[in-house]
Amino acid sequence: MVALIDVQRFFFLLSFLFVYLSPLSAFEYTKGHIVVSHPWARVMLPKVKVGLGSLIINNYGTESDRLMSLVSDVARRTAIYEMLMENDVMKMRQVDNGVTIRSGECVVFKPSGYHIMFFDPQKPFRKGDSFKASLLFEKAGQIDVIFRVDSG
Ligand SMILES: [Cu+2]
Repeated sequence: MVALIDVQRFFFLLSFLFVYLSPLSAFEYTKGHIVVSHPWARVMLPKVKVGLGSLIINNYGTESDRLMSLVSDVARRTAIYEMLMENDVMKMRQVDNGVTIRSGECVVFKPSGYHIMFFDPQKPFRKGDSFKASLLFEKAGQIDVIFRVDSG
């Protein structure tokens, strides 16, 4: 019995440590059952005209939701893209119908999968920069997030 209580206390304390020490927790945005975490944009080379971004979306609700679009003043145009294999060739195409996040699921955006393209940014993204963007979900509505620019 004593051992059981100790274990519970241990995990209780551990959960606090994660809440306060995890660097990810500072970059989480919650609305309704949707949690958006770690919005990230890649450092750009000086003459490149397109920036790349990613994030993680968790759906803790009982119904699926859909990321419809993303807008930001940082670039002239912003769109969701997807990398996919088509006849053994990697292709990149714009996602027109949004990205579905099913109940209980987590969708991780990444350069080799779903990702965000920032066309004609006002200036190339540099390490340490950050900028605002608004995500529009079909059910959760608008969620405003801050993208942090880092290498990777
Ligand atoms: Cu792309």
